[in-house]
Amino acid sequence: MATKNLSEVGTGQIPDASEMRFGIVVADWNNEVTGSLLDGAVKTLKKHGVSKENIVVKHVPGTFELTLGAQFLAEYDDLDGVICLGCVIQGETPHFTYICQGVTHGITQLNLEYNIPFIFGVLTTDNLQQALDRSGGKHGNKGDEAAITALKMAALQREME
Ligand code: DLZ
Repeated sequence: MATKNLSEVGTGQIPDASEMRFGIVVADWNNEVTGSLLDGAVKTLKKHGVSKENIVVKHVPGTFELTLGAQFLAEYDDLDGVICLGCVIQGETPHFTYICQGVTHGITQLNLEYNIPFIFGVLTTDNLQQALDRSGGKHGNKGDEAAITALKMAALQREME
């Protein structure tokens, strides 16, 4: 069966993360959605042992700003990973495409330039309902999945060191 939820694959491999420190950068645009993604990510990190003090949350205006916000976090703090959370909803103009392209490219670049994982927790949906369904609704919470991915990638990096 196709994988639909990153929280359900290989969860047995998630190590104790009590020594880990993560940054979360969250876009305020569509904040009813991104606020729920943030809640899910924080809850999941804590569930796996990350202390409140080791979760650094920073807000940026929109998804386009996630890349620079994430770079600031990586430059100014000593982190095991950065989770980027945003929500881009299709509108009447091509703005959606440009924002999605910009942030996808930006986060990819950060992954290659820094030796820590930057996780792509950005919803790109046709409408608000699809976004609500994926931020604590009937399709789960992609913030949880972003946190699980961060934990796994940080553990992989530690294993390789
Ligand atoms: C301008 C804009 C639009 C139209 N739509 C969204 C969106 O759906 N989701 C989102 O996170 N941000 C949106 N923005 C704001 C841009 O991300 C960015 O903040 C501005 O273009 C300023 O750089």
